Amino acid sequence: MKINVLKPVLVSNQERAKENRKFFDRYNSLVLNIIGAPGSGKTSVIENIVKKLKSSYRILVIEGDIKGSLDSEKLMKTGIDTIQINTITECHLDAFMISQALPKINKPYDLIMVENVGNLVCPAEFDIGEDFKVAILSTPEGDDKPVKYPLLFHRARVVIINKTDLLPYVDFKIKNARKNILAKNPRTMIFEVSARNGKGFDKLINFLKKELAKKK
Ligand SMILES: Nc1nc2c(ncn2[C@@H]2O[C@H](COP(=O)(O)OP(=O)(O)OP(=O)(O)O)[C@@H](O)[C@H]2O)c(=O)[nH]1
Ligand SMILES: [Mg+2]
Repeated sequence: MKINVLKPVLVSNQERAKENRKFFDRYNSLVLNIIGAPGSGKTSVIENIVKKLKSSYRILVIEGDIKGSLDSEKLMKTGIDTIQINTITECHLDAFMISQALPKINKPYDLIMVENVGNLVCPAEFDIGEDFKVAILSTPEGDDKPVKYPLLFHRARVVIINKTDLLPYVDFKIKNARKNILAKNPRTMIFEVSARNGKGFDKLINFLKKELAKKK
């Protein structure tokens, strides 16, 4: 006997995601669902974005972690608001978990960045009500990851290649990574950055400013 549980779960997740999206639309917030492997640099990339945008935009970060609040404590030090979600046993954030955080959002934010649980697989399956998914791929992981974890790279509108400062030391070719990413989705916007030295963030910030302007 076959029991298909995945579909109903995803269907009701989709309905909840629609409700979340309506909530975010009330304030015209731009919502990014940031997904990448553990340690790929999600928090470090967010910190760089916050530094560049916090003087002009109201920013909230929703942190998804299995346990603890290390990343939200780090981000709070930059002066922005954060909400921590602990998923306990789940390897991703879903629309229901995000909906539970919504009552805590009691002022308008221009930009809401959601740092998903470090994982290249499960988070890609769930719409949480975001405007788009942002995949972070760091150079020590290897340029073949878009081939091995296709769903995320198929669904992400933006891919950030992080840790470009390590390129001389790791087996990662930007050309191969770009080819592999674009094979999954030819319309993906790709940005090459180093959250360590700040290189490459200007292009990413210009792109985000345009997306923020479209929301207003
Ligand atoms: N060399 C180098 N190190 C980086 C860069 N970005 C992040 N790191 C380091 O990589 C490690 C992980 O960075 P985080 O930003 O915590 O990564 P994360 O994806 O948020 O990790 P989790 O939340 O645990 O999944 C830290 O030691 C960072 O200092 C980069 O561009 N270059
Ligand atoms: Mg983190």
